Parts: sequence; structure tokens; C-alpha cells
Amino acid sequence: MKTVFSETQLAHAPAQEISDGELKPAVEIPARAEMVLKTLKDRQVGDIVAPEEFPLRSIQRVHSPDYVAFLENFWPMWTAAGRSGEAFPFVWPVRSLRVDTKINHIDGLLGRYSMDAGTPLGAHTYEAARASADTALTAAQLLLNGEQSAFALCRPPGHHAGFDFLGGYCFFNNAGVAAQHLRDNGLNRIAILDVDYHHGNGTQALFYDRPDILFLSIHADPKDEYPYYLGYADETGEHAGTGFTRNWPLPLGTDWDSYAPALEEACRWLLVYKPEAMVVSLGLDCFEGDPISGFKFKSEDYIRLGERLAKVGVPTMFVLEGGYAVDALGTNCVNVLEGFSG
Ligand code: 6XA
Ligand code: ZN
Repeated sequence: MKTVFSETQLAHAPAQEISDGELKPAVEIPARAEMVLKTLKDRQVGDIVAPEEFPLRSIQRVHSPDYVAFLENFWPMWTAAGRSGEAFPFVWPVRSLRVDTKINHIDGLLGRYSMDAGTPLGAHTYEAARASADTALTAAQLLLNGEQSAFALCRPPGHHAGFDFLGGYCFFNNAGVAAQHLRDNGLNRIAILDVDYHHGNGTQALFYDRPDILFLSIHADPKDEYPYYLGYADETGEHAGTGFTRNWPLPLGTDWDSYAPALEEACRWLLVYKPEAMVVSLGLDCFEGDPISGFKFKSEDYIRLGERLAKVGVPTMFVLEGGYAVDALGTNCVNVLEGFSG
């Protein structure tokens, strides 16, 4: 299986994040990608290729042009406002506040285009996020060119990012951009299976009213876990997309044995839908050693996950999402890819 990766993705290197009411060392850091790369090389998974540069319009197929422009202009505006450190949003247009006015101040724009304060932005965030999206687009292109599988080593991740907002360490929705690229290039039915520990609220919302991109997600119950406000079992799509979203919220403490039945059910939906390609949002934060998560996967369980996904029998691209136990991240990730490849 080919891996797509660009060094540019390492340029987004947050030092700190806001969590548990404190400034703490950031967990979504370049060492994650470096550890996965090292293990890919050690275990000789396949060639590692650089992404092609795709036009901005590929990203604008799922993100609003004003949001993309906000990210592009963010750092110059931040420094023009006299700030030099990392940025965190901290004020949001929630119920009763307006989003239809023109905002000049960078703090107002940060809130307008974000969902949380836990996502640091820095000098190179835009170029890294752009390279991460290019990485997913290139993996999608590999499938279009006839490869049966590909791995997009994306970082920063994407599945929380929506049409016009960032959040949960995500800026561009890499899986969503890739799925749309597959649709725009001749494939009619795409499935996205999100196995990150957290619900992929951004991805779900992008395709909620569409039958051409099935969204399936297995994750920690949002009543107890981020992102809290989406990912419940009664969310099944709307309008033409009714029935084409499915969520399996699972309790904190879930291990492989209690996860597997949900995965089986998701695979049955895939069997019925018969996608022409599958995009797997591959978070590795269900791992028992993950510092921010509450599931109990062991490293060996990731082999089972890869094996099960292979049995679905459709061209599949994996897009890296979360996973913060850096020492085990390479092993867990490559276990999925090797399990898949057999
Ligand atoms: C709150 C938790 C962010 C979740 C990030 C993640 N700071 N999403 O791994 O999949
Ligand atoms: Zn996650």
C-alpha cells in the first residue's frame, strides 16, 4: 500500500493547548506523523510518495471560500494585531448572536470560524492544513488511478472541521475533501467509515443531506465525550440523505469485544450500500494508552480492525485522524494497514 505524506505537514507545531482548564503541552504534534513514518519504513509497508498540489477549488468543494480565505489570511492578521504567540478562539456567535455581519477584528473572526478553544493556530497552520488536504486528495487520486488501497498520512487531522469552521485540532476536512474528489471524478457512491474515538461531526454535517456519500461512525458516546453536540444514534440524515448517516455511540471503557458488534453492523450497512470506494477516517485514539481518550483497544486489536475492513472488499483509502499515544501510534497504525493488506 502506498502512503502519501509531505514534510510541509510538520510545519504546524503547536506548543500548547487549552484542556482541563489549563494550558497544557499540545498532543496533536509533528512527532505523531514522524512516529508513523518511522514504523512504515521499519516494517516496509510500501512506497511513501509526496502529494500533488491540488487547486484550492478541490478544498472549496466542501469548505466555504470565506472560511478558506480566513485560514489563509489568519497569521498576517494575527501579527498585524500585535500578537506573536499561538492563537486560541475564545468568543463564539452562539444562539441569539449574529453571523451575517462583516467582522474586522481577528478575535471575532476566530470565533466565527471555530467550534472550540482547544485548537491552536500558528504561523504555519494554513500551509500544513493545505498539505494535509493535498495528501488526502492524492490518496483519492491513487484509487481513481486503479490502486486498491492507499494511506493518507494526514496531519493536522480533519474530521471535526465543517463547512466553515475549525475545531478538535482540525482545519480542513481531509476525508470529506477526498470523498468529494472521488465523487467529482466519476464514482457515484462513496462510504466514509469513521473509527476515530471521537465523533466526526464535521464530516457528518458536510454530507448529512446527501445519499451519494454514506457516513458511518463508531465513537465514544457524545453525552460523555467531545464533541458533545453531535454523534447520537438518532442522527440518520435528512432530506435526500435520510438513512445515509449512521452513528454507534459506545460507552466509555469500550474494549474490542464490545466494539466488534458495532463494527459488524457498520460493515452490514456497507454491504447493502455497495460503495464504489471507501474512505476510512482512521483515528487511533481508541487505544488503551491514549492520553485523552477512554476506550480500551490493545495494539493487536488494530490488526483485527484492518482484517475486518479488508473483508468489505472495496477500494479503500485510510486517512489518519486522531491518536496521541505517540510511542504506540506507529505500531497501531501499521497494524491496521498490514491487517488490511493481509
Ligand atoms: C478536545 C478533544 C479534541 C479531540 C481531538 C480528536 N480538545 N478528534 O482526536 O478525533
Ligand atoms: Zn479523536
